[in-house]
Amino acid sequence: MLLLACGEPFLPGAIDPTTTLDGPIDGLSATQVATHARGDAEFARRFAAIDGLGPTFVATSCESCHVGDGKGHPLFDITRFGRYAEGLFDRMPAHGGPQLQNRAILGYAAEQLPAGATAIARFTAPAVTGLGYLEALDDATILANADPTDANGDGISGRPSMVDSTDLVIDVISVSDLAAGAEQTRHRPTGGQYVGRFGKKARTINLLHQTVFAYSEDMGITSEHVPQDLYSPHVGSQGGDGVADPEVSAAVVDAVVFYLRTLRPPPRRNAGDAAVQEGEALFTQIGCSACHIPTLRAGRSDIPQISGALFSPYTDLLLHDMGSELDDGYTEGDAAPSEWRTAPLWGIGLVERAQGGGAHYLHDGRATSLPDAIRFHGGEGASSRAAFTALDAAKQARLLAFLRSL
Ligand code: HEC
Ligand code: HEC
Ligand SMILES: [Ca+2]
Ligand SMILES: [Ca+2]
Ligand SMILES: [Ca+2]
Repeated sequence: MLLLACGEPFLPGAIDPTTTLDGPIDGLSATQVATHARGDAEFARRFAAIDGLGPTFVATSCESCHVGDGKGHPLFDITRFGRYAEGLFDRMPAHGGPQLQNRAILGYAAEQLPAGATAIARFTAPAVTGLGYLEALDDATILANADPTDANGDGISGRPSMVDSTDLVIDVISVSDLAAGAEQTRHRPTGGQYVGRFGKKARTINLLHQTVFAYSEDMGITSEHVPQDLYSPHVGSQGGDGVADPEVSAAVVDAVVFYLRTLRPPPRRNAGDAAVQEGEALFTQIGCSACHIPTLRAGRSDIPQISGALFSPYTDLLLHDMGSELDDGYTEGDAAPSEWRTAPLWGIGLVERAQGGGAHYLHDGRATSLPDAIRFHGGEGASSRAAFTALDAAKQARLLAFLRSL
């Protein structure tokens, strides 16, 4: 808040492009730059009750959680809950589950965690930079890295998060295909389901899907794709907010999606240093790169800079069982409670800056240093954790120097 209020006048001269996340990819046309800027403004827009905020909500703008487009602080996280009943996960919809909207507009009650909720997980906001490249991956590229039965015996058995084809999913795909041209074949159903990519359990299939969810669940803002307001009968919110739906137009949603699609990937720093390069080799040697896959190739995209480009997100976008260390008992889709999507590591070296000095890693920010984040790698991550612990101090330092260069 302080930074937003008084940052600009104290920043003389040009902003250092190697430490700043926010910015479009190079080479956009004038029209594309204008759409990116419009999306940027909408991402920052603060909603009030008169704009349709709520009735229940978590925050008033995208930017209030995704500060500076970087990894968010645990102070501005999201709580989701549910419980297991007779072996099945109950999202507790009658109690406002799975997401807690802990704030409400005047005259409505905010939600509170219901007594019966035994599975509670907190999610800090991930960085949103470079996502256009991840969105442009072909399903086949993601599926090629999956090894659900651990056929190659390396102890790692990543599998895709498969998302059911609901009306919303079908709707989102048809719009995305239309926007990208008739040749779009990105989202191919497999057994009636689609490959999930975004979110920490990979529950959404593309940026439009993620964005309309965010408008609805995080801010209570209706769109053409999710036209019904969030209301919570159990806390006395019997209707909408009195503002006509949809509360944002398709053009606004499209601009935000385009903004996300065209945010440049986080820039590397010190990539040429000898210590960094040794750390990079160690990263592969001790098995980190089995999940945090360094480099992938984008499929076709209507944005020429992204189409077919090689990029380095350090993820496979697959779900991995991370053991009891990261098991909150909470789940989404077909992911198990201990399964998480491999977090992309690009930009990890900028986290301290994005979070205002401190650092909070993993899905809920529970780790406050990089070695701490590695220590929470159980399950499929346990053998690379052991290999990290076995490195001497100098080698550990080089591996960490490499992570800080991302
Ligand atoms: C209340 C805080 C909050 C607000 C407001 C919010 N987000 Fe998020 N965002 C999150 C959290 C937490 C996650 C992780 C959610 C998950 O894993 O399911 C997330 C995930 C995302 C992702 C997926 C990134 C990835 O790597 O998987 C995108 C894209 C995104 N948000 C965009 C938006 C947009 C666009 C808006 C506004 C329309 C918005 N968010 C509003 C907290 C927020
Ligand atoms: C079995 C797959 C797997 C392996 C192997 C693995 N990771 Fe991870 N890593 C993950 C997953 C999944 C997450 C996200 C967990 C969460 O969000 O709670 C993650 C998260 C992280 C994070 C935190 C990212 C963030 O945004 O907060 C860091 C740092 C990290 N891993 C580094 C490493 C290093 C270094 C190694 C090697 C010693 C390694 N990982 C090996 C799957 C793996
Ligand atoms: Ca509303
Ligand atoms: Ca709710
Ligand atoms: Ca409304």
